[in-house]
Amino acid sequence: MSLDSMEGLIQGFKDRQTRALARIISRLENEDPERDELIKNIYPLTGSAKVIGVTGSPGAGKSSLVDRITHFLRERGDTVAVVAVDPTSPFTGGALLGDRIRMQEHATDQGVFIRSMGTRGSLGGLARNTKEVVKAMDAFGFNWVIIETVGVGQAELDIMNVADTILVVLTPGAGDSIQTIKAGIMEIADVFVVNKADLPGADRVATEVEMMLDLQSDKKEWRPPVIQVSNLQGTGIPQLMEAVSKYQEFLNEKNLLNKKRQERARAEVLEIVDYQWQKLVRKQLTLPGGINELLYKVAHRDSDPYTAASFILDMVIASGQKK
Ligand SMILES: Nc1nc2c(ncn2[C@@H]2O[C@H](COP(=O)(O)OP(=O)(O)OP(=O)(O)O)[C@@H](O)[C@H]2O)c(=O)[nH]1
Ligand SMILES: [Mg+2]
Repeated sequence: MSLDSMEGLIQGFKDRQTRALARIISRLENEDPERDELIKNIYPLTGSAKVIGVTGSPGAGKSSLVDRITHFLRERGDTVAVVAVDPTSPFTGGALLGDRIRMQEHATDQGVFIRSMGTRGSLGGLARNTKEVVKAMDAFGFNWVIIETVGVGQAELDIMNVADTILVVLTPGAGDSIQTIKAGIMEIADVFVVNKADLPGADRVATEVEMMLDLQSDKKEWRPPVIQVSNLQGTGIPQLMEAVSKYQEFLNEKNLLNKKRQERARAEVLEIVDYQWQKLVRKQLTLPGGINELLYKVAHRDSDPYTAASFILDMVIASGQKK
């Protein structure tokens, strides 16, 4: 069946054709009108992949680390999908180029699928799209999905929300003392990776993190382990993946994975409602008269913000009911 029809595309996906996966991902990324239909078909198939998030400062060695992890998992026979989110670089940024080279390296291996996502539209949109792409990779049947993103802002941290296990990558070197790392990023770590352990200062960074954890140890049930890794020398990956497994066991034992997923499902639905709702309101804004006239009145004290807001809500509800 041709992949050009919706039916053919879904069938191709279920038959595990990589081309079908790639095409579906493009449609999800572009907020294609058929996206709802695609998700409807894909969603029931999700939930089996182990989803890892990898975040850290620019140049911390995230991509190199993901590469090492991928090789490690492939040797065990596991399949791996990677989504590299790159909000900072424009279309042909260095990171995307690097990721394209990585893609070629694994091009002949059906067990690896790598996708880069650059910024197009808002960061909020990027976070949404990344979630859908992860769903597609999960539903396709990859054992692992690894998400890589620079941990610089709220939207990037939101992306990490999809992951069950979050690795925060730190490095020794100029100004990278943990005091200078963004606070939000330290708090989301399930496992700390001190990367570039071949460079001087790695021990010091590890000690600093341990000291920070000592200060908060009685507050948390899980103390994130601190693992030193060198992508250059290829050391520390087995220990890192051992720590990841331990964390996953911990989640399962305490039934936390299910809890996390329930909370996430709830948040996601509410987020979509929010998003659709805002879209309806914005659509009203583009119509002549109506809302714009009302906003003008508020500005001129002929109406007040609350009255205007109620009116707008009523209007949007009425327009929704007409459909
Ligand atoms: N010495 C040393 N260098 C490393 C190691 N891992 C990565 N690098 C180097 O660090 C630089 C950045 O590596 P990337 O893997 O591209 O880092 P990244 O965090 O993905 O970078 P962005 O995606 O641009 O934020 C490259 O020059 C790597 O060769 C390591 O273990 N040791
Ligand atoms: Mg990278």
